[in-house]
Amino acid sequence: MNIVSVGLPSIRSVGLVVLLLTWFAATIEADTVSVIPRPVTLAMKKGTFQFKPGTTILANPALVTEARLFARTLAPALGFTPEVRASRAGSAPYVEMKLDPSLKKLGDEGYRLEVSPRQIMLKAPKAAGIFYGTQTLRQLLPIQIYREAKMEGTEWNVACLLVEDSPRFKWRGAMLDVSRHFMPKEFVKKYIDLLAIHKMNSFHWHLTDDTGWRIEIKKYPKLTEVGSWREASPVGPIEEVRVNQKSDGKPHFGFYTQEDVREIVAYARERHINVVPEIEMPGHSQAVVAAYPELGSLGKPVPVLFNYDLADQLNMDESTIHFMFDVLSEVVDLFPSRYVHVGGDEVEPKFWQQSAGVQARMKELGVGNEKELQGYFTRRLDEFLTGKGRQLIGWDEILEGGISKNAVVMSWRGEQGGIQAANAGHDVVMAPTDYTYFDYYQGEPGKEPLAMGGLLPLEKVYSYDPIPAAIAPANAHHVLGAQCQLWTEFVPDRKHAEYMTFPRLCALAEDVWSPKEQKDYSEFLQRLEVHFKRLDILDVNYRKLVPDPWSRVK
Ligand code: TNX
Repeated sequence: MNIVSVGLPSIRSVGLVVLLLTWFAATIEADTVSVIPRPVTLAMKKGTFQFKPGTTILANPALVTEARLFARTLAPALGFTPEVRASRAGSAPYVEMKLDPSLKKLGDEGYRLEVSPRQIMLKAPKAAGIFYGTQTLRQLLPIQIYREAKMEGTEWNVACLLVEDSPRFKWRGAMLDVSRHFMPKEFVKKYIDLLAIHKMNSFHWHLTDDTGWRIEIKKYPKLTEVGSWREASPVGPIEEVRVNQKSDGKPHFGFYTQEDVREIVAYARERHINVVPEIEMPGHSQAVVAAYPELGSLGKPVPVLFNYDLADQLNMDESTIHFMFDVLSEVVDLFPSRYVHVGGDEVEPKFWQQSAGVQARMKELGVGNEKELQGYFTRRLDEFLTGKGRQLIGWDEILEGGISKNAVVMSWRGEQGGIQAANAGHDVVMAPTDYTYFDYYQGEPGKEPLAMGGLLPLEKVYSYDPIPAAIAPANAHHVLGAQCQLWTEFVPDRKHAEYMTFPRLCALAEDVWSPKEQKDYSEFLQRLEVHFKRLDILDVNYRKLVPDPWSRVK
């Protein structure tokens, strides 16, 4: 079985009638079968199922959350809320959701969706699969189903078909940096919704950095009182700001209360998304030092970073380590995630070299250099998190100081860290700059808003295979998956965040969900044309496809 590939209108068709008919048929077809990420198998059948008042959703108690959420999401456009029931009443066509252990081969997140004229049968071994089945079903309905208001006169037809589908990877992620620029809670929820639509299941929330601490920690209120506020933001390319110190002169602030965090975690959970918190340490920690100067290496007051003149990072005193344990205790209480991210990237040896206190501490611990000191710290964090029943994850620099087998490595400086880690038996998440850095340009720099640098066009994202050839086949299972990162130094608001994220996230979603052999960029672009209409309805400020030699989009 194979997916039905949908053709867009052919401009070569001769004769107006033929042209119009072709266009009409293609539009209907395209609107009904254009699913992103592409399902493993999709076979069309004859006929249609129609949602109309009286259509019910049959679900047993284990699936009530998925069924109700599905009914709620369809309700505004349909103009009625399909009733969720435990047993059938009447003879109207219905949707049935069922856990089916015999479908175990589809894994924890797979599903089987069969649409017939009088019944839609959605089965999966686990609730997550049912959720993904509902996302596919939404994409099979006319695109207007994404509207917030009743669409009079639309026939809510779904073409009869059979889909069997399951993801290639179990970590399908996206990272959002809310430190460089704070993103309001409402946007975080919208972002989570957009991840769910693309069957992504991991939201990596980069909550702290030099430029701002964005999560309330009850024991240390100054982290947000002082650390969530900075006097301004830099303007222009980094190198120029270093010289001219140009800033917007506007204070920037914001943080999430613990109540906000609970709300977002619950919101994500309902959508089968795990929220991985990241608390950066021991580098990228100037906001902590601004709030609690005794935690710094250099013993001088520093501001929350508002330019690119990095001034300090954590020292490695025992009391500092315990401070971070206290922070992590509250984090662990807020986030059910098995994985807790502790950063670990870009630690500046110079701050530790210039600090008599840190040098004395190194002697006391018997560590020979700064990398080993970081290794010592990472192992302490690992022990702490493991004791709490969690697993440490960090950027690939953590490999250099020596880590336990249990620690998970996020490979960002290319694929090398991931290859080395997987071959050494660590689980890894691939996040290499070359393929997954959404703060890089997606087209010719002069024609795009200012970005970090680099060039990552859509086609390159689509070409990404998270399993590099250099990982021995026996270790390939250590690659949990991949994720994109949106660092927000140059991304001040939600519109810009959406511009950088879409449509590249649609491509990444396919890299981590769909079978590698089935990926076909030009066919993806055809589905994307339809998908853009959904993103329009959802008010997503995606980047349009423009023919430009940089991105090689035709
Ligand atoms: C490197 S990726 C960083 C971030 C920056 C990013 C900009 C990583 C672990 N560290 O702090 O925002 O480059 O592309």
